[in-house]
Amino acid sequence: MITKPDQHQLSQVKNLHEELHYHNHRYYVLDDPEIPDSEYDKLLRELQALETQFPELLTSDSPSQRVGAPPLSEFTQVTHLVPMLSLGNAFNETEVLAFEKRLLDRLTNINPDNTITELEYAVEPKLDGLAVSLLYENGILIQGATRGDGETGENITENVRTINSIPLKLSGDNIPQTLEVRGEVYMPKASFEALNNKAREQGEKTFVNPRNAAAGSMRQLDSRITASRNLAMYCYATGRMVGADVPAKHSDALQQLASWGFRICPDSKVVTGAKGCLEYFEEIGSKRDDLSYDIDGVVFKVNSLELQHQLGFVSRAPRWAIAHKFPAQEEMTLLKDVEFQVGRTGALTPVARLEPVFVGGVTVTNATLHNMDEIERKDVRVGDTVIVRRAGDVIPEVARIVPAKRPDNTQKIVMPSQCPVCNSAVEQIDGEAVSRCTGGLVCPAQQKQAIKHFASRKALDIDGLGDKLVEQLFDEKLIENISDLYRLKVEDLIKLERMGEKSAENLIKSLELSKKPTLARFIYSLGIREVGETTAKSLSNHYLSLEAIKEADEENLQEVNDVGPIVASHVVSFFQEDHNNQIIDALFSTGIDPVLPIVVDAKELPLSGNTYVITGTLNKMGRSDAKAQLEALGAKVSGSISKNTTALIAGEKAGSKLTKAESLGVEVLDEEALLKLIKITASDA
Ligand code: D41
Repeated sequence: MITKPDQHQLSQVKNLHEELHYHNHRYYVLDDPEIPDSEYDKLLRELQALETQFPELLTSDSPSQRVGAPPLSEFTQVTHLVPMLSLGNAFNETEVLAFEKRLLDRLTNINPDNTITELEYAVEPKLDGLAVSLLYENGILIQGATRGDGETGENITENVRTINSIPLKLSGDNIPQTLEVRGEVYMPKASFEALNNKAREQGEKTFVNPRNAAAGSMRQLDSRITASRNLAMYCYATGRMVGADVPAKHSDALQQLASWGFRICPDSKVVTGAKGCLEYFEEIGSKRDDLSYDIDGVVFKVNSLELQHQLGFVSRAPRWAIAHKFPAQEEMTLLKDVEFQVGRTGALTPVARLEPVFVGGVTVTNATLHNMDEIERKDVRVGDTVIVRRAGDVIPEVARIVPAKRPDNTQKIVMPSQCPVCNSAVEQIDGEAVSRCTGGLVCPAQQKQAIKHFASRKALDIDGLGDKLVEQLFDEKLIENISDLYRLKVEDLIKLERMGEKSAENLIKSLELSKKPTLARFIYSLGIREVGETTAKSLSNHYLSLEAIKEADEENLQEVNDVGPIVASHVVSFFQEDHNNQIIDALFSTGIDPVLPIVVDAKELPLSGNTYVITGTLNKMGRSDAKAQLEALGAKVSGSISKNTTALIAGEKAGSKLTKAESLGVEVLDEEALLKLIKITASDA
């Protein structure tokens, strides 16, 4: 029997759309989720159930439409309403200064009375991804396209829909009838690493860099594959826009895009003059490794849209914008030899010894070849000319070889049958890509790596105890294991080469300071196989003491979040090893005392259970300050008003939210009242 949805079901679908759009935006665009993932999934399943029951309710902007569609046989071509321009490049300071001079000269040519001597620029990181154009009609996403030749590109609508930070439907005020939005689709560095690690584990082909991974993911005819890749988008321009106010500045246009629900790059800003641009280039350059996304430079854009218009463009590139590129991160060099390095868990990693080459600002002499499968796949041999790639602070890698440059006398790379450090047998377990030294605790290489790991930043973070110093201390037989570190004395240290008294004292101080790590850090620092930072945290939160973890059996361990049979068995075997327990006891006897972070129960804070919405201009504190203070007192701060809102905090020039609050009978507080609220409740807490 065919049934039609009743009034209640219709409004249920409408509400679920609104709620899911709202929470999707909080999570993927604002990076500030309000509800746990499980709650989001529950809402999504509710919607999917209704859509299954009443297929006529399924619309293209439904939040359920992000999982991918059946594969296409080919991509169709689409024509951009406004062409996508290209960008000129500058590679050094001189070229940036010349860019600004061209602009000022041209403005004077256009208008001899021109008095502008200094220009304002909107400056942005230049993301290394795939340029795309999105088309919205009446606020609904109807098309996504690649840049192509700038005039026409490929229709990748189904793929674009799977990207969570792209709104399927616009929110906010003054939504244009027609809107083309341009931006860069990219794969965050962490997602790229995870994707490649998985591919490596499964013996599949890896991507050379995040750019290729993003482009490859968008070129899938099967959008379900795209949906499985963690892609994101930052928007940086509009194409055609009909039916909305055109702002005066590029920086305002970005804010306008953000108000409609698009994600814009938080590292963009406004600067003055070529000097400001060059300072920004330096600033972003020094942050480059810490950014969550890959960039190949920065972009400078004249901020005034009126001036942009006057300046115009030449052969599809705007005169008013330029990309200032970083030096290349891929270079060609000679592979002289391959050695095998033994890691903390005994894994033997092939390391390329290279003819020194300058890549992305540093000289590289060693690069990883990952494992034998990768060597096979890339067909690397000693004597080959190779492309070395360095991305951020990760270890440089041999990305590929240059087949045309292969000489006759190359040598095949073979895994040694004995550990190069301790001579123990090397074994390869079936189905695993890695080979391991079986020497375990007697292998000096593994012992050293364990100490380096213990001291590293995410473990006990011992300042001044870098890899080189660990090597030195170990080779001089001052330490054999991690507990020996805490028996070191200034007198021992100053005997070392290149160690002054001051550094020695500082190291002893940092060791002393490292004695109260959180339990999670301590567990991580032990270097149990397969126990990374996240798992260490889960173990710490679940068991609350090292004793309890030691006592847990494999079955019990698997009750912990993201602990499976493999991790559980590694944890159990670690604590079955007498040697490990002796070292832990020795650590405790030197005064190491892992602590549990103090957990304040959110339910016990004075404003718990209250939800506020902030609107308008607050003069005494910014909106983000107000939000932070309310949240610190246990309140939720939401972006939209409902009958469940405790109160609206309305600053000056409050708009539609104030009207809505009044119509719903929600209490309204001004800034004075907010300050009082914070003051009173804070003194209670
Ligand atoms: O991040 C980028 N890759 C980026 C690319 C950016 N931040 N801004 C850009 N702005 C433009 C203009 C000035 C033409 C609107 C661009 C690009 N274009 C661009 N990307 C690929 C070709 C051109």
